[in-house]
Amino acid sequence: LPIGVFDSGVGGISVLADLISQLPEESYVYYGDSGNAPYGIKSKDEVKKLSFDVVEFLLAQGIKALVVACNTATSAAIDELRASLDIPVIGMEPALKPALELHPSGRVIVMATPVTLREKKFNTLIDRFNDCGEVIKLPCPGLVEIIEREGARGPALETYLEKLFSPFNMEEIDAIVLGCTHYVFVRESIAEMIGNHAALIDGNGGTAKHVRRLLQEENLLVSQFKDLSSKETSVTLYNSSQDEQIKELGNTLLL
Ligand code: DGN
Repeated sequence: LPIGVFDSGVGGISVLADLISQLPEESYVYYGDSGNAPYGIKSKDEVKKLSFDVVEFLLAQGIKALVVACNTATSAAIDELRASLDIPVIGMEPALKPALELHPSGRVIVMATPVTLREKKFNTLIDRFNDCGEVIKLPCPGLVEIIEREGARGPALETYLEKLFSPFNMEEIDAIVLGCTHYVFVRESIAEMIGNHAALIDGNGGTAKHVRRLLQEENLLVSQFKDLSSKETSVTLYNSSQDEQIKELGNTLLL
């Protein structure tokens, strides 16, 4: 059976890419809910409802594990999803831990959606690092929409990032956490905008590693049964949007 992966749109494709590179012998079904994006400015209950709808679709395809490749949906729905599904469920977490391990007394900016930053899950995470450096929450409403429209580069993105970072003296910032899976696609634009001062850290690699560990523990890895090293990865992409351009963007981002 394939691994089901979902996001509010094309952002989770950045996680899918890490999964494919760590577990190429697996099959994947990806669902981007671009028709309902962005999740990040909706209420927690709305995000929960949308997440459950998507998961119902993925379960109907037959999946052996679920990766919630969206920080926003993870904050809003992961506990309920785990409680109601009998397959492994893996979520995202803004990569604050690796950022503070790298700069234990540094200043770290966490870019994420307003929902992720205000939900209990993230605030409990910050509390664990109370005696570390300074954590600055930087909500980025509107950034997901720009990425869904323009992809990894474009004029609206430039303008948005310029305004976003203008209050900061980047020489005083040690790391920036990309706490939304969409932002991983604009890493280079962010790096250019801040003059490469701070380390840009995302949680995708860590999540993919976690998926591998969990599937191994549950004896669900394809490679545990046969040697499929020459097999091509099978990926099916679904998107709830009617917009052909977004569907095409999904394919382009995966390459
Ligand atoms: N990719 C989603 C995340 O990681 O939070 C974006 C959510 C949204 O739609 N704003």
